[in-house]
Amino acid sequence: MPFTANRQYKKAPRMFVAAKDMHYTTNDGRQVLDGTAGLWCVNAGHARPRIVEAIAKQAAELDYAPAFQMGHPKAFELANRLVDIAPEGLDHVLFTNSGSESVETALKVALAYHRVKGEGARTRLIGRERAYHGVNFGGISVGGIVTNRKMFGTLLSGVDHMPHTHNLAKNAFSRGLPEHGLDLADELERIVTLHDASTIAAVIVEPVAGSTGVLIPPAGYLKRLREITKKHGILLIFDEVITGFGRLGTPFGADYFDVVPDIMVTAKGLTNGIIPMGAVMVSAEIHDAFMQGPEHVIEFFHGYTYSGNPVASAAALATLETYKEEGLLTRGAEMAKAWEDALHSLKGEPHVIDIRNIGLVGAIELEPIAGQPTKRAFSAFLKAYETGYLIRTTGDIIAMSPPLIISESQIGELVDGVRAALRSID
Ligand code: PXG
Repeated sequence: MPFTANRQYKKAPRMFVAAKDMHYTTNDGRQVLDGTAGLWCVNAGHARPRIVEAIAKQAAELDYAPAFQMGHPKAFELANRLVDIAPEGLDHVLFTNSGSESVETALKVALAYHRVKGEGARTRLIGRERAYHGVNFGGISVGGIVTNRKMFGTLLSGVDHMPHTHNLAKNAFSRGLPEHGLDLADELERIVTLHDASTIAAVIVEPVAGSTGVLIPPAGYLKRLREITKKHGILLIFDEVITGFGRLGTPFGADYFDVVPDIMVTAKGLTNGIIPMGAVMVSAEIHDAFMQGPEHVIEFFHGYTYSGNPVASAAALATLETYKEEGLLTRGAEMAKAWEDALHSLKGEPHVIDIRNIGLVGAIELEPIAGQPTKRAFSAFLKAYETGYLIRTTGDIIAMSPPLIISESQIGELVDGVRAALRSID
C-alpha cells in the first residue's frame, strides 16, 4: 500500500466504503468526519452531484480521445476556465494525471525553456529542505524529505536546496504568517553566488509546505524569492498541489501572497480528487518561446496517454462549476478566523508544542516520545479515527485541511475530537 505501515494496517485494516459531503462511512457502518479532504483534494466535499453526473455523461459520450496530435473540446474549455481563475499572466496549460507528473512536467518545461531561448547552460534546479514535490525522480530530487530520497541513488544531478523556514524556537503558536525568518530567502542569493545565475534554471517551492506539516512561510518570504529570481532570470515555480483551489481562502496561494510565479503546478482539488488529473500553468512568455521552427514539428517532446483525458476534463469542469456556484475558492477566507480560534484552543492540551494555521489548513505539532519519533502522532490518528475523525499525521505533526464546505459547528466538532484524542494517548 502507498505510504502505509503495511503490516500494522493488515492487522487492523481501516476501510471506507462510502462518502457524502463532510463524512465518510466505514466498513463497520460508522460515520467519520473528514478533517483532511481525503488527502487534501476533496475541496468541495464528497460525492457532489454535479461532478458525479458530469463523469457519467462524459464516459457515455466520449470516453477517450488520443492525447497526441488529436484533441477534444472539453480539454480546451477546461484550459480556458483555468486561465480565468489563475493569477494574471499564467495563461497556457499542460494537463497531467497527478501532482507528481505536474512537478516533472514543470521542471522539464523550465529546462527546455532556457534551452529554446539559447540559454542551455541554465540546468540547475533549486528546491528546499522539507519540500514535497511528489515521488518521481525530479520531484524527490528537488524535494527535501530524507526518507523519500535516501533509498533511490544519486537522483538528478545539479540540484541544490534552500533551508526550510520552520522555526519552533522563534515562531511557535503563530497565527497566520510567522514573523521570523524572512532572511532565509536570502539563502537563494548565496546559492546563486555559488553557482552563478547563468547555470540556474528554476526555483521550486510550495507556497505553504503541506506534507511535511504545514510550514507557513515567514511574512515577505515569497515576495523576496520572486525579487531574487526575477533579478537573475531564474524561473519561479509554485507547487500549488495543496495550496491551489481555495485551500488558503484564495483561488491559489499565489493570490494569497500576491506573488505570481512563472509556472504553477496543480492537481488534487482540480477534480475534487475524484479522477486523477493535474495541470501545469505557464506564462505566455514561456509558451511563445517554444512556438518556433517548422510548423509540422512537435515543439515540446512531453505528454501522457491520459493528458486532458475527456472524463477527467469533464470532472474538472464540473468541479470548477461547483467551486464557483458555492463560492468555495474564497470560502476559506470567511472561515479562517473560526478555524484559527478553534485550533488555537488546543494550546495547553497534552503534548502540544506548536499550533499553526492559514486559510483552512492547520497543524498541531506534538512533542515526540523520546526515542520513538512519529509514534505519538500516529496514536492520535488511530484514536481520532476510532472516535469518528479523519486527521493526517506526518512525523509528530497532526495536519488538518477539511473540505471547504465545513461548517463552524463541524470545525468545533473536529477540534474537540482531536482534543479528546490528545487527552487519551500517552
Ligand atoms: N506536490 C505537492 C506540494 C504535494 O503535496 C504532490 C506534489 C504529489 O501529488 P500526487 O498527486 O502525485 O500524490 C503532492 C502530494 C499528505 C499527503 O498527507 C500529501 C500529498 C499526497 C498524499 C498525502 O501529506 N501531496
